[in-house]
Amino acid sequence: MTILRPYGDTTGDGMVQVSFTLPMANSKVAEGAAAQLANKMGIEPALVVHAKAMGPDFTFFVVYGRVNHLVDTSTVEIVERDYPLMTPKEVNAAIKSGLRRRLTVVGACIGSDAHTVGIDAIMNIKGFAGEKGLEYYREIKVVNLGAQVSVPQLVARAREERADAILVSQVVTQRDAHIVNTKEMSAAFRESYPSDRRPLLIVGGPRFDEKMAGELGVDRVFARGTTPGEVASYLTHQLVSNRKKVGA
Ligand code: B12
Repeated sequence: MTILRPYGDTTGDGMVQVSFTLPMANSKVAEGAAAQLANKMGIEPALVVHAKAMGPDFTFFVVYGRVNHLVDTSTVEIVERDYPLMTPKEVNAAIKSGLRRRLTVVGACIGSDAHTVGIDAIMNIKGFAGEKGLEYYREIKVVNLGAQVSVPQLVARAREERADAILVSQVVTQRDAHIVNTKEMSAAFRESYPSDRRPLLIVGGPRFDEKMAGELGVDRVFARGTTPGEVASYLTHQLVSNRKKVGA
């Protein structure tokens, strides 16, 4: 079945829960306004199950109710994984025989973003979700520049290291900072390298849509829950396996 309704108490009852904040003091009127907003979102009836003052001028709400929309799973678009998952041993062997040198990755959180936990989870040896990070891979040289790196600094270091791939993390989405910063980064790399020498550009973070690679000017977008093994496999696929095919 491709047409679905949400599930709350019984199959197909359409029950959902949403949360949001309104810029008004907590009151009966505020609760009514929350219910009105939920109605306009297609939730009918809408029950305000939680209202909490956030200081004198704001109220946080949780609303529970029946949504009258349907979803059609046959029209959902996703980015399929188009590379095979490899073990660290397979990655090391492929790089060693295919590149005959170590593969260099340069990573950073750019702009004012100081959320390094995500990029560290991918790059540092400690890794994520039971997988070791890229530092664990003998054939990968990892240069992690950390937080608040400017785009010119990143480009300069990439050139110095002769980077094969750039790994950029963006977690903060306020005023679309993640989109603006990523576009600035990809434009700078395109300007500073001939197209056949440009490193692979990868961006990651919890609020990215994997379908946005083209719009952002990068080669690949990784979203929440990404594991280091996926990134290592992708790097190997793009920079070793695919390159061999092109050169063959
Ligand atoms: C820890 C944290 C902090 C720490 C960061 C410490 C550090 N060294 O990183 C501190 C306390 C410093 C902090 C500060 C701030 N924070 Co903060 N922070 C968080 C928090 C709680 C967790 C983030 C985290 O570590 N997640 C765990 C990692 C493993 O997950 P991840 O980042 O998603 O990474 C995974 C994937 O996304 C992906 N990935 C990520 N990057 C990359 C890169 C590549 C190349 C690849 C392949 C994959 C990849 O792989 C990772 C593993 O799967 C989040 C809320 C939350 N629960 O998410 C808020 C949150 C991100 N922070 C937020 C805010 C607002 C701030 C501040 C502005 C607060 C303030 N007013 O000062 C400051 C900004 C500081 C700055 N200049 O950036 C907001 C952002 C809102 C928004 N719309 O953007 C959040 C969402 C909290 C909230 N709900 O309001 N924060």
